[in-house]
Amino acid sequence: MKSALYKAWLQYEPVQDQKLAAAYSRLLRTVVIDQELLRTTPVTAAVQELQQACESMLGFMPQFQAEITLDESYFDIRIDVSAPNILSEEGYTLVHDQQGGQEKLILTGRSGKGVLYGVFHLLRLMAAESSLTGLDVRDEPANSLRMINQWDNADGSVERGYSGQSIFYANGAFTKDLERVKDYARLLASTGVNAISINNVNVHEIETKFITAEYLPTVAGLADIFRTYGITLYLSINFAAPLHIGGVPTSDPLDNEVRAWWRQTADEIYRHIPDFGGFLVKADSEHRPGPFAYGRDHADGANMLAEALEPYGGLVIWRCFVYNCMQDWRDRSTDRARAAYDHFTPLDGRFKDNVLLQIKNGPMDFQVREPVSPLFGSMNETNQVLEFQVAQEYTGQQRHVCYLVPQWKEVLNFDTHAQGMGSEVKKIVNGSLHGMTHSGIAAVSNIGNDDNWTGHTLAQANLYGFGRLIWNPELSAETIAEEWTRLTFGNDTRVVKTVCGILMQSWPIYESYTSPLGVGWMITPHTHYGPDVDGYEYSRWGTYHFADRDGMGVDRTVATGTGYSAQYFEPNASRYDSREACPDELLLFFHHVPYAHVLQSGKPVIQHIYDTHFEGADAAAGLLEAWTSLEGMVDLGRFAQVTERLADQAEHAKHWRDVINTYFYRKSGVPDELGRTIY
Ligand code: GCV
Repeated sequence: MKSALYKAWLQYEPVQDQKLAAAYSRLLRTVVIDQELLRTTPVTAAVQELQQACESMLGFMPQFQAEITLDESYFDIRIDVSAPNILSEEGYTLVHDQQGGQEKLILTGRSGKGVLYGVFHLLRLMAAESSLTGLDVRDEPANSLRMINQWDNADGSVERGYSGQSIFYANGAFTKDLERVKDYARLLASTGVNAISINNVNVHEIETKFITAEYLPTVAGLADIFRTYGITLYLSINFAAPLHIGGVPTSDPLDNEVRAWWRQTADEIYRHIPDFGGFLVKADSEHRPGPFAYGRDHADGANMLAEALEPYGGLVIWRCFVYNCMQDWRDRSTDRARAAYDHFTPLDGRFKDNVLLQIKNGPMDFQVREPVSPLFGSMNETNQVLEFQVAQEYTGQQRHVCYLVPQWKEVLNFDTHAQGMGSEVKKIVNGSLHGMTHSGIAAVSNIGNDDNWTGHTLAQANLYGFGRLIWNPELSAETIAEEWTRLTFGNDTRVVKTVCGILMQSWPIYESYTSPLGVGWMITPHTHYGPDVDGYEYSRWGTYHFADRDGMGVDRTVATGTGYSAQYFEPNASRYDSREACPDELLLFFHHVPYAHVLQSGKPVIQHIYDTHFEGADAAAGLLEAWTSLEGMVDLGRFAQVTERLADQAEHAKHWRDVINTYFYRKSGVPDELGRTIY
């Protein structure tokens, strides 16, 4: 029996409203579908889901038949490859039609995937107990590549995983629990995700061999499961594989033997998995091998792999997370924030058509607040994929609640001005601004084998929200929060309001008691959990705050700093470069200012730090209070789980508050205007 924790947002609880239940039952008892279609993927998965949901929500199994026999109401499922009102291959329409006594619900997909997404749409409406009368939906994804990156290792660990061990591997081998993988595929497909890379971008010894005949039959088994749910499988590869496992004396991308090895490897992969998606590559980044060892550049490396995959339509997704992680902290001229742009913009136009550059949302690394990466919009002739992190590496590690959809929306809506006003990131990554061949959005997953998948049950909302947002970036963060809450906890108004309230406040609250004004970091080195203001200050990672007795922040201006601000298009470049115009929340990312510097909010920086930290810790306690007011309204298992996490968060927020406030009080000597306790 699967627990409520495990079922996540696919609870399929019985419909409470009896009138609606009767209306749904009338429509869904008979399903008219072509028998041939019934046997094709991913329609098979859609049908299974519909059966399971009807049984659980309405108490019956629908009848599937090729034709309508009686004058009864029915649900009609079709594929129409040339449906004029559906634009993309993954789109669908869902229409309610009533003529006389006969009612029909008609789902038309352009393909099986459209049918799958249409069924999940219908089930969402039913879980929220929405009426289907007069329904007239036409929907399709805004982004063609909607991808999840697993950072799972063959030994069963998950890099930056906060939800238990891997669901894919244990002790150096692939898991046998394919049921769990299937349930993961269901969860992902229900949000619209259509691609997955199943191993960590840091590829170790065993995973290097996933692309060989020894492992491919097993990998193919996973590809089968994901395919059933419309999800294409990718692998992260080791750039030095020819040298390590290929018997080739080099991995030089311009070496003929190396190129031939990758071509043969591609042939072998596609023999096992004819629709294999391609490679995800972390190269010349944090000590991973790459083309630099041979005096070659990223374009040489990516194009070599692209050439091998090209005959099969495979893609190379090449990550731009490239910077000097051996920096001397005394060296003030090197700026990690500049690195990706400096490495990749000179290569614009050199990448093959089946290469996509994957760019993290910010120039540093998934901080609670950082500006949008200036790479977006800076490469007119290069396919680009945006990378988010659903895993909360720097945002509380699924021990603190931090609903990230509002942050992601800010990124997608950021106007780069690459081609004048209206050049938002969402138009770059959906391919429309530069007319790119391939594009989309990927994210690092936050799941593991914990019963509830995500450690913190409320962190399920981030995985759900990621899929829904990249399907349709116009959805509001509130809408997504409400959808998730209804699917997960039901439709009681108080529950919905309270849970949505917690989610919507959580990112600002987390930001308020951690590192201030966009400066980032100040976390414990390596674990990245909990405060350690100077933890990274005298280290090689390029992540500094430069606090002294007078002030703090990183000078990234053109006149006196690293010149990073000039990587943006105007007017963003000037806005960030100016101390006065720079938005408060990013001030310390771009400027080194005295503690007395008055923010646009009217507060001096030091007082802002004190105030936000006191208020933030109080607000964290308020989240616990709000949640516990739902006692008796949420099942015991989930109530207890969330209560425990929120109680820990409230305590830990106080720790953050006191460490940060004390540090800056001792550095600056400036007392809190309100005389609150600082140690
Ligand atoms: C997969 C950060 C993380 C690393 C991660 C890396 C990356 O540095 O701390 O664990 O490695 O980003 O995105 O490649």
